[in-house]
Amino acid sequence: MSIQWYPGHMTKSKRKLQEQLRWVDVVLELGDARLPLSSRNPLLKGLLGDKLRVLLLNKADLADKTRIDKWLSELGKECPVLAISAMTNTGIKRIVPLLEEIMAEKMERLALKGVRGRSIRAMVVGIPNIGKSSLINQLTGGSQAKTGNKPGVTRGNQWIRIHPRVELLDTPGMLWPKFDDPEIGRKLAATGAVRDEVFDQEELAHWLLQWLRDEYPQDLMNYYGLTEEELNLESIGRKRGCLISGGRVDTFIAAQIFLREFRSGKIAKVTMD
Ligand SMILES: Nc1nc2c(ncn2[C@@H]2O[C@H](COP(=O)(O)OP(=O)(O)O)[C@@H](O)[C@H]2O)c(=O)[nH]1
Ligand SMILES: [Mg+2]
Repeated sequence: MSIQWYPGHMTKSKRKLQEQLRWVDVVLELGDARLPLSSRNPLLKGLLGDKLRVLLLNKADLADKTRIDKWLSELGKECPVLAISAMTNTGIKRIVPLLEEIMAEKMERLALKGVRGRSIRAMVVGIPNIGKSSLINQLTGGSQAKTGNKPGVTRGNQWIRIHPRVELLDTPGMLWPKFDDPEIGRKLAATGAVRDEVFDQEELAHWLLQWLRDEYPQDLMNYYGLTEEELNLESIGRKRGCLISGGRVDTFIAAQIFLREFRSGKIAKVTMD
């Protein structure tokens, strides 16, 4: 469920996140493979300091493979990055080996200080609806095998063992979506990352339709069985039987159906950034 973000919410989330960060070695930053930039909060970088980070572009099952590959090499310059799907379980098995790899040096340093056999401590961080709970479920195999309370983990947070050498904080870190840029806001709304009530559905549908006509015209035409000239909300509504008296199309209902079909990935696999 997405939330409307007010400054107060942001301050509270930020404080909680800072508290959680103290206990982990590495952060699994969750982004949306359809929005490799817009689904992430740029402030995270500052909050992390020199803490290790892995970027996981989730919902890859809904995204454009060619475009993701480009983003992987681009964003990979900044930190290790994987495309995953917490829905289809894609890429999940690559996470632990990656954590062990990037933590190897720190573990060696700890071993030199006499600290041996300590698990890697990780946590999942991301905006609402990005798939944090789904990922935690995949990593824990749905098991609630908590490893018990540990010093420092207050307010009910617990560690879950996901591997003999890796533990995960059971409560994900919350980041707030950053949608002061209207373009980013529309992309987040189109993918369902912000609550529907925040945007005018019909306006959003018109914008998305135009965007799809520009970026993925063939997929759009094939899915609705319409010609390029017919690619408008009226024709889509007619195809879906959204009629009101006088044979006119109920464009509000048509907009809702169109947005739902887009979000399910049925129309096209897209990457909007
Ligand atoms: N298609 C798809 N849907 C996903 C994926 N991961 C999560 N979801 C869906 O996204 C929605 C939000 O997921 P959730 O784990 O509750 O997100 P959270 O708010 O970050 O904890 C749910 O409807 C999930 O089923 C994914 O990889 N692919
Ligand atoms: Mg959740």
